Amino acid sequence: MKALPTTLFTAVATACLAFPLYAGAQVSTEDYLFYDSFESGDMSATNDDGFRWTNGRARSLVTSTHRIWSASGPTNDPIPDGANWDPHPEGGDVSLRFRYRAGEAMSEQRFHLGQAREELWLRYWIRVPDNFTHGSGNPSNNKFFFIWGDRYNRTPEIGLTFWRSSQGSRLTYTVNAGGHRGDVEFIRSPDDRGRWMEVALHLKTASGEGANDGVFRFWRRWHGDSSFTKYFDRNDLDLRVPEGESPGFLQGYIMGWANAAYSEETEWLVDRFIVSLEPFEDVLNSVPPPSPPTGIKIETSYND
Ligand SMILES: [Ca+2]
Repeated sequence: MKALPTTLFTAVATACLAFPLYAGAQVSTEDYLFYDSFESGDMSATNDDGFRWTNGRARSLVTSTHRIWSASGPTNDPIPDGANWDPHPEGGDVSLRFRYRAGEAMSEQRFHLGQAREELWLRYWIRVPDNFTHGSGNPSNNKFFFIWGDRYNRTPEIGLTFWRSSQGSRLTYTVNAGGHRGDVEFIRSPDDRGRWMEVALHLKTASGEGANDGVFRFWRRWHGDSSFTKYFDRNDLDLRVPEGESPGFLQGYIMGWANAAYSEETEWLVDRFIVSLEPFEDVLNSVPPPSPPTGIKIETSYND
């Protein structure tokens, strides 16, 4: 009997090892570099690096019934008629609310990591507004998430924006404020109205000038989905850190400027914002594994 070809043997061994090993792996929130579910009722969460929520525009903290914190501090304002601030089913009581008034373009929350990081993982939940319809402005791209180093619109920077489409919205990304790349279906309107999604990113700066080995990966799953879908997967990006600048990603924002402002007041909720130095194993390994190799049959096929 001939030995199994090396490549096949490797594939079998990898398939056997990779998936069961991480199935159901859970990481305590204490293991993360930063975690905020906003249950403190303010924006004071920090960590040893000095993470801080910095500037914000048209955002507040809400429970299902009240706005409890705004830019001016604690408050206790009842929810307006017609609004829906129901938290994520596993998100506690408090969410971070982004309020785009009708025809207005700006709602944003910025953050500063406190310490630059060459490689990091981020994830958070975000809820599609109940009345979501992509605005009609031109160009139609609305900011979703940006992260960069010392200087905005310079390397290293990754940005995500979403655009009006016939189905609702499509998602693209930019690298160092260059052209839009990617272009995947992101939100269907009206089908996805009111749904929570979880997004996850993996970022790594390039190892040097001209190295072109920077990493950007992006996944998303809808609440209730058992697995994430990977939308973007790059490991060949020019995400170099300029000489003399902070060594990595340092600051960013959630949501932001909407070129296509909404015709009605439109509110997004965010919760469970996580920054990690370790991979999110549940994200990496949630893709349905290929059919397990049937060893005997494969082996037989190589007998002659
Ligand atoms: Ca929460």
